[in-house]
Amino acid sequence: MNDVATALGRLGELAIEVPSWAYGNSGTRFKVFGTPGTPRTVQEKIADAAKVHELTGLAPTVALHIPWDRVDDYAALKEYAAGLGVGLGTINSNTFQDDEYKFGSLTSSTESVRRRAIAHHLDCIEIMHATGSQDLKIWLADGTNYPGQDDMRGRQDRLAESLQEIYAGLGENQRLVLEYKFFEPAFYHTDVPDWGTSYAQTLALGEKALVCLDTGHHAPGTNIEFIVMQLLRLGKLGSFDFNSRFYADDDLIVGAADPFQLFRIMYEVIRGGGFGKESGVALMLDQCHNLEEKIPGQIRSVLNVQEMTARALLVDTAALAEAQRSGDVLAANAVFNDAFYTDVRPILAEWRESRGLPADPMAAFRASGYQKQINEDRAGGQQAGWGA
Ligand code: AOS
Ligand code: ZN
Ligand code: ZN
Repeated sequence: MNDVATALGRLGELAIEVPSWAYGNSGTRFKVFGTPGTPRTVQEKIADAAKVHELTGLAPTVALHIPWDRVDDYAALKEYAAGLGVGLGTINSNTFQDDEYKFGSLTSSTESVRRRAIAHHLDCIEIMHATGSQDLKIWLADGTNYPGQDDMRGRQDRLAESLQEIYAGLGENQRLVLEYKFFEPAFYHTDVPDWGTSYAQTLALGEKALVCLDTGHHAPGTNIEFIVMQLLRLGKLGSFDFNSRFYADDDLIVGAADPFQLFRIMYEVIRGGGFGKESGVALMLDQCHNLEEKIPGQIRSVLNVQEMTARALLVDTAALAEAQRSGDVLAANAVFNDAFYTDVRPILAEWRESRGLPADPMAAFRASGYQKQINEDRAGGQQAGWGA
C-alpha cells in the first residue's frame, strides 16, 4: 500500500458540482413527494447548495437548469451565489417540456421547431456569459417510439447542423457537452443513445465540444469505466452526471447502488488524467431526492464521491503495474481490491478537521438547525421541474 498521506495528497483537488434541481421536489414520473423546507426560488436552491459546500468543502459550484432557474439578472445571481461562497456552474438546456418538441427539438424536421430549439441554446450561452459558466450541457429527449415513425438518418443530419450553429455561438472559454442516454422518454430509438454517437457528433464540431457521461444512462451490465477510459484516451470526456441506478435512469444517490463501480470509475478518471481542476473533466451530480431530505441527500452524495476517490487514490499503482507485467492475475486484482476495501472514513474525518470542516458533515447538518429553519421559513416549495 502507498503511504496514505502521500496518496491522499490530491484529495483537495476534488470538486463536485451540485444540481439546482436536486433541491426542489422532483425525481419520478409518478408521485413526486414534497418535503418541508423545499426552496421556492433559485436563490433558495443556491442557499441550500451553499450549505452543502460549507459543511463538506466539496461542492463549490451549482448547475442551473433553464428555464427552471430563469431570473432577470444572472450577473446579480452570480453575485448572490458568490456571497454564499459558491459559483454558478454548468447551464443545462431544456427542450423536453414544451408541446412544440413532441416530435423532437434539435432533430426536428419542422424548421420552426428546430430554430426555436437552437435559439434556446443560444439564449443559454448568453446566460453563461453573465454567470461565468464554462459548460453548456445538452441532453435531448429526441427520439421515436415506433419503427418507421421517422427517418433516423435525417434526424442525425439535422442534429449535426443544429449543433454546429450552437457551437458557433460559444465564447472562447466556453464548451458544449453532449449527454447520451440509451432510452427514455423515447422507447424505440433515441437520437443520442450512446457515447459513440455523442463522440461522433462532438468530434465533428471541434475541441470545445465534449461528451457528458451520465452514470445512469447505460444498459445493465455496461462496463462504464471502460467508456471513461476510452473517452479520456480520446480527449473527449467533458463531464460526468453522477447518480446511481438499479433498473433504469433512477437518479438515486451516487455510490448508493454500487460503490465498487464508483471506485472503478474514479480509478480510471485518475489513471486517465481526468482528475483535478486542470484536467477539464467536470464532476457533477444529476440526482433527485424523492423520499429522503434533499440537503442531507446531497451531502451524502458528495461524501460518497470523496470516499471512492480516496480509495481510488490509494491504489498502489507501482505494485499493480508490476503484477500486470508479470501476468499475475490474482495479485493485480488483489492490489485493486486492497484499495477498495480500505475504510477511509477515519482518515477523511481527520482530513476535514485539518481544513476547519466538520469531521462528520451529516451530523453537523443535523445539529445546525438549518433544516428546521427552512421548514419554518419556506411554505409551499416548488417542484423542480420534470423529474430528471
Ligand atoms: C436526463 O435523463 C438527463 O439525465 C439530464 O442530464 C438531466 O437529468 C436533465 O436535464 C434534468 O432534468
Ligand atoms: Zn443527466
Ligand atoms: Zn438522466
